[in-house]
Amino acid sequence: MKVCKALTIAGSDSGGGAGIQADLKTFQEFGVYGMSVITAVTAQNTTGVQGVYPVPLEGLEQQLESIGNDLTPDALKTGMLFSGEYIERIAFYIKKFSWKNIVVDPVMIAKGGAELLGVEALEAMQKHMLPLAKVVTPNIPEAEALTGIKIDTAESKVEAARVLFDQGAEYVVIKGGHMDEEGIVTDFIYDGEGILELTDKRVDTKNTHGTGCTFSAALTAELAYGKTVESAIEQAKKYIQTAIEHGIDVGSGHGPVNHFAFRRIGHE
Ligand code: PXL
Repeated sequence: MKVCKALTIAGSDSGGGAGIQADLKTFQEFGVYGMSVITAVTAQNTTGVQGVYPVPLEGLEQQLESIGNDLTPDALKTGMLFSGEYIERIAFYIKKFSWKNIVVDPVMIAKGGAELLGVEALEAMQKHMLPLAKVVTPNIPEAEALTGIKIDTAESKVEAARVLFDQGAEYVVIKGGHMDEEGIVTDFIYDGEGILELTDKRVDTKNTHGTGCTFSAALTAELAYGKTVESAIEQAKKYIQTAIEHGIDVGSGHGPVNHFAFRRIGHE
């Protein structure tokens, strides 16, 4: 049986809602074969992050070598990359093995405020990862950090998207979840020429842990199938919307989004 393969290069979330765990669950839901390179192990639950333990650099590089020497992903995503040094090595291996269809989710801060990427790594992200990105998927605080632009108007969103495009990403998706819009969330997509906006209703819930990881993993799965970027983004948006609408009540803090809701229930 031939299957499409997707790789995630990211951190582990012991709580199972974000990071590698969210990515692999999402790949599975889309029917793609999921693989993982773990950058760091986080000790965390729905109330927050209690610890971050990076995988030794040698272990990171060996995982990338092992995959590259035997398995070529049809698409890959990056999540929590931990440090500038790790970013530089990951970019090196992506180029070495000529991996394509790369989704860069520039994860910086966990819900609750724990730092998942050192500030010193911003420059490495701009210099090494964005030029490899087919799609970059920042939320508003991440887009602000990467561009130095305060995003509080429609114009500033366009300006920030242009800067991210100029930093090398072929497609920029600025996710609207952090913007205060009346009852809706609008994601903003820019490809260097046109602008596309995708709007759906805002869900009033505290179960949003893993939202960004899950969205970018869904997008990666669709790219692994060879879908166009536009259609992959639209499908990923529907998947995450359903996953948020049916968030899971586990733990006492921010529960996870529901990775199996889309397949079981579908999008209205
Ligand atoms: O959602 C960002 C994120 C990414 N990766 C890991 C995380 C989180 C958020 O908690 O734990 C490992």
